Amino acid sequence: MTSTTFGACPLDCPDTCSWVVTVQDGKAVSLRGNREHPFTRGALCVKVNRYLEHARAADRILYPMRRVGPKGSGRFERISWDEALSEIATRLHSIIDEYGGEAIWPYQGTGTLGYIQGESGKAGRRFWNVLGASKHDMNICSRAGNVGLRYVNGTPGGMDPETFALSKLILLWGTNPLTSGHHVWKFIQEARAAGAYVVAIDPIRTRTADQADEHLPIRPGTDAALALGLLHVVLEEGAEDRDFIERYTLGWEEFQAEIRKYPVDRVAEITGLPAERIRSLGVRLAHTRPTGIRVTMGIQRHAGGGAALRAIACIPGVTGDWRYPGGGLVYSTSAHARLNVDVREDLLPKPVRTLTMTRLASSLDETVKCLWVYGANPVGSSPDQNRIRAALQREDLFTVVMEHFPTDTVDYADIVLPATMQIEHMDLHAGYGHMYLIWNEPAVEPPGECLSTTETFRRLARHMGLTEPCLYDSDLEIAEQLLSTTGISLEELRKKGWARLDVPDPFLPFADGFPTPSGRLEFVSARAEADGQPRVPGYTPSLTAGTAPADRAYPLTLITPAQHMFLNTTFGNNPELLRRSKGPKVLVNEADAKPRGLVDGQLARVFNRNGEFTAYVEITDRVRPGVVAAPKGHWPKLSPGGANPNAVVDERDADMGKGAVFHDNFVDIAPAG
Ligand SMILES: Nc1nc2c(c(=O)[nH]1)N[C@H]1C(S)=C(S)[C@@H](COP(=O)(O)OP(=O)(O)OC[C@H]3O[C@@H](n4cnc5c(=O)[nH]c(N)nc54)[C@H](O)[C@@H]3O)O[C@H]1N2
Ligand SMILES: Nc1nc2c(c(=O)[nH]1)N[C@H]1C(S)=C(S)[C@@H](COP(=O)(O)OP(=O)(O)OC[C@H]3O[C@@H](n4cnc5c(=O)[nH]c(N)nc54)[C@H](O)[C@@H]3O)O[C@H]1N2
Ligand code: SF4
Ligand SMILES: [Mo]
Repeated sequence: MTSTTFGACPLDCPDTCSWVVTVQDGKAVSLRGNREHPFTRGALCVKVNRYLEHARAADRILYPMRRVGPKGSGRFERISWDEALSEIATRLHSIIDEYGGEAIWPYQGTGTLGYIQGESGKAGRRFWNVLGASKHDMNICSRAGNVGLRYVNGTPGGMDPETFALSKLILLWGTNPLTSGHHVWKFIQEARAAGAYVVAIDPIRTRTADQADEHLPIRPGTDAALALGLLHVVLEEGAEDRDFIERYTLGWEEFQAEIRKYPVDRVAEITGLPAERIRSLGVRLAHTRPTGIRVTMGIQRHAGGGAALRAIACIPGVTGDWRYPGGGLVYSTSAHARLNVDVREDLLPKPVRTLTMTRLASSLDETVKCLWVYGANPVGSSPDQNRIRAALQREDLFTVVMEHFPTDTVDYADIVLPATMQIEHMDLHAGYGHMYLIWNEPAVEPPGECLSTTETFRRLARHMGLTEPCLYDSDLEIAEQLLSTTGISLEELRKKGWARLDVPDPFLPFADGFPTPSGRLEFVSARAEADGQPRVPGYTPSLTAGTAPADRAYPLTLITPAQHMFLNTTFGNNPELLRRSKGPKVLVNEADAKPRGLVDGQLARVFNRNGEFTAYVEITDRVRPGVVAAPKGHWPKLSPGGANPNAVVDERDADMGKGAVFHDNFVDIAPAG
């Protein structure tokens, strides 16, 4: 018997594809992109084309397990679900009795962005609130940018990415869509066919930069200065939209004074870009409507990342691009979905502390007695790997990991619980790079004894004798609750597999005003000031852009961008994708390789005060002198030397919202061995 079901790609990728699974005699035989979906348009990607193979991989975790070797050894014995849940219930009860609920850290990551099973929504969070566990601040990915954008526009939400088809100038600013979410490219190509000009602004000549009409290899962490410099040219050209500024913005006089401090020559010095290239882009920006700016998370993984987004967000306020479909900026669209994510904070027995995802290395101290990891692989993905490993060694720490695969993090677990993958459980998704809800119907039975996240927490609640009724809501009930604020019916969504958000098409995000305190686009922000930020958007250098070279113990800037073949550490253990990654690699400019005696293809140590990792050198002019790049996502234990780039990444906050600084670290590099 053959049937098909609609599903959603669960990964932390802006595109959240709609997929179709064909099932024959209970087995998934094909998984392909949904041809009917306007954004997916029938295509998945090099990674997810292997999803079925991945779901059946020999190293999949299929049964609950208990640790038998020392922490970190990854030696386990199989146990029953009943044993696992009983042991967990006993440990949690005694931790809560002795130390209080706050001694539990529910460390949830971005393994799935589902609103039912994952990071975006309800999975486990109501359960943790009933126990009074510490809150978990998921700041690892997009936080500094979200905060910076919110000061200006009141929301990180922006353009409908499909409207790039209507743009005449497209700035791909600190984003690499051909690797990190390629579906927007079709709309960019449509715009180009109608004469649009495409510029990539990135310290690395990425796949995307290769395809752009122009590439500006900016010095990392200096984008706010470039934004102000481009606006300087717009003013010189007299091309500011005075009517828009007057009617829809706040604080123009003050902001204008800031712009005047960034003439092109100064900006050239800061950004390392030729003055004439900055001027010519400024002139283009001044006279091309609509200009659409695509900016994603890479650009804000810096000490000045929030300020960068804040300054860039001011550009459409000056040019008036928000008036036009195809004009404005988009960072994330998820705010447009308006799902009803009520994690029932009212259930908390008392106010609790918040622990920060990127601060595992320093916050996993004696006050934490249980670390519960799900949808996350902190040993591979969180900053300061060596200190995280050390913290996970503590004997009195009870660590539970819910996983698909035996990651480096699983190696430290006391109890491992086998989790379902996307074709085996129910979920509801909203993209952060498109304007649709996507439904995921389970297509096949879970293998072995895998359970979904929601079912695991329902069973654990029962084992712990918890009586709060909402802990026992079914997945369909949760879906109904989530949809209650969207105007989209569950029945309609399940039938078709997707639904466009209830917004006009074409979508002008600020047609009804800006969701700021003043209702205007805020060049000046009292909220920013209250948060201890500058009142007016300006340039905050990244760590590596801000220090004089002579002061540096480690002279190179390390960027750790998206790896084409993996998604964070997900797929890092897929043999074919690992082979195709040809890595781990580190890209080095000839000018930096030569004095260090580095040869193309050789193994090198990349190091700083935090530690080191080992990677194969690629000598290339894709990176500027002074900058090296090592794509993220390789599993430490599958890498030579047993570490990945997060062994050198600082546990340090960006300027806004405690964002992470994955692309803003000093290192040096030397031949290995
Ligand atoms: N294949 C693949 N796709 C992915 C991911 C993956 O790991 N692999 N990760 C997913 C996730 S979690 C996310 S959040 C998104 C992220 O998607 P992106 O934002 O595209 O991710 P990055 O590769 O971190 O950064 C994009 C680009 O920003 C550049 N950049 C770094 N610093 C600066 C700077 O100071 N200024 C400028 N102008 N550019 C800078 C980098 O060189 C990089 O090419 O992608 C998702 N998609
Ligand atoms: N050096 C460097 N490090 C980075 C970044 C960078 O740019 N550079 N980017 C950062 C970014 S943007 C992000 S978002 C973070 C991501 O960091 P994490 O959130 O830790 O993401 P992953 O490393 O992909 O690990 C996710 C794990 O969740 C598991 N998983 C997937 N689905 C499910 C499920 O349904 N249930 C359960 N129980 N488990 C599941 C997967 O098997 C995988 O092992 O990494 C950050 N790390
Ligand atoms: S990773 Fe992104 S591009 Fe690939 S299938 Fe998933 S949503 Fe689509
Ligand atoms: Mo991310």
